[in-house]
Amino acid sequence: MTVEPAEKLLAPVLSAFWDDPRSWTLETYRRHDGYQALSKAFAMAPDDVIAYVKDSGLRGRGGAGFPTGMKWQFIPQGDGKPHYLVVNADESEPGTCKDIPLLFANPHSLIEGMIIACYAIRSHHAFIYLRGETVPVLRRLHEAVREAYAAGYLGTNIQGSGFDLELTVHAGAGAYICGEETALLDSLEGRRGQPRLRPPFPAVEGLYACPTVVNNVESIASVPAILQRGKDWFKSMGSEKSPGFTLYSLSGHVARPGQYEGPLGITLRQLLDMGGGMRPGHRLKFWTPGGSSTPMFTDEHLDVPLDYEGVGAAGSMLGTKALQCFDETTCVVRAVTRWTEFYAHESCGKCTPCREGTYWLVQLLRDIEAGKGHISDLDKLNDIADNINGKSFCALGDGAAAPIFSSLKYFREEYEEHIERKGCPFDPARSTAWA
Ligand code: L3W
Ligand code: SF4
Repeated sequence: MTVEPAEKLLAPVLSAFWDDPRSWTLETYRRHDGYQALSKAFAMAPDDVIAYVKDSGLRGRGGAGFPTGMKWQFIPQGDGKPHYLVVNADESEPGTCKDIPLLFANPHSLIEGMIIACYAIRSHHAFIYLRGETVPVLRRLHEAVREAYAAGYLGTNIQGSGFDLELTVHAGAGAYICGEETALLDSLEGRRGQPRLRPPFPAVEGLYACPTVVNNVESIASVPAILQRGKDWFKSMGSEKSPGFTLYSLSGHVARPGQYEGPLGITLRQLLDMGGGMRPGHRLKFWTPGGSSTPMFTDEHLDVPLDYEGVGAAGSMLGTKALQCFDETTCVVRAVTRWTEFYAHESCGKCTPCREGTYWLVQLLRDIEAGKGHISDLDKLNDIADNINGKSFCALGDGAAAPIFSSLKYFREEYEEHIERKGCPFDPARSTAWA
């Protein structure tokens, strides 16, 4: 097939000046037209800003792809309650590593997007819930917020608009489940982070039981560019249902891992072309389109369009666009075991299918990996995953089941080989057969 030249596919917007010295400062951001979209927003009625973002077709970049403008529209108006915007910066999905670099290199794009979003939904207090382990990012974010207050972009009567906004940065304590939007809200309120029953969705009853928009960092940081350059420009990229640009995180056994910003709908083949391919002398074996919670793909899926519809039609989810690529030296059983250990560790324990199921998946996988498995364990893995998937309280359970189902679908023989050889064919040191 014909592969587009790499340079034609790149569309750096959020990452356009990450290489500038001191890219994170207000001075650099302003030099690149920063905070100009805010003036445009203030010249519009709040509802018109919502309609504009809705018309642009921007979809949430946190994993689910929910239309951003529609979420803003859900916020009831004239209800007499405070409204809140909470930015989910608790990036923890294995392989997902786009929001943290974005915050580190260009925090003002998020702050400007937050002011615009709050103006649109009539919120006067916004929060950033940051993954707490990223202390250098926390410091940089605090500094950017301080700069924004000092320049009159936050606080009272922002830029003479009459609009007031306070912005609070909150550092979480390092729990994956606090990236689930309702667990995040519980954590922000000072409670143990566990998912709430939905509905009511946060848009109706969120932070402190008030209407709340919870959006991903990349979603909100994309808003200034949409207002500045126009919704038609945004829609000229990507596909009809998945328009725009996005950050793809290419990781694993690739020659040049990193963030690649381009239109939605490009393929892994094209991204690998930009990233120098797999490491020399090796070939792609399996990969995840959106972190470990999304069913894995193989080298048969190199030409799947990386948009919500394309990846969905091929049997997975675009998720966070975290493209973890593994070559033929990787034991799929081992990779799935590590991921499942992560889910078992991060399961919040609220519901039985996930709490118990992830524990038993780990026991079976460890046995198979160590050469102590039985062929009937493969059906047991499938059964347990089936009892977690769609039967758990939140998406963490479904995420844990995804690598089990997909690895058994594409690599059942590799599981069988572990069982028959009584050990890992990739790592004799981990085998009972050679012990
Ligand atoms: C009002 C309705 N609001 C839906 C809102 C809802 C939420 C958004 C999407 O999980 C996925 C998950 C991970 N009225 C509404 C409504 N909403 N109906 O729309 O909701 P939902 O339930 O489809 O998804 P979610 O709970 O936000 C996100 C997958 O993404 N994922 C990502 C993981 C990413 C990280 C990270 O590190 N960044 O953890 C990867 O695959 O598994 O399926 O706001 O309130 N009627
Ligand atoms: Fe907690 Fe797992 Fe149940 Fe989600 S699925 S509520 S993480 S136990």
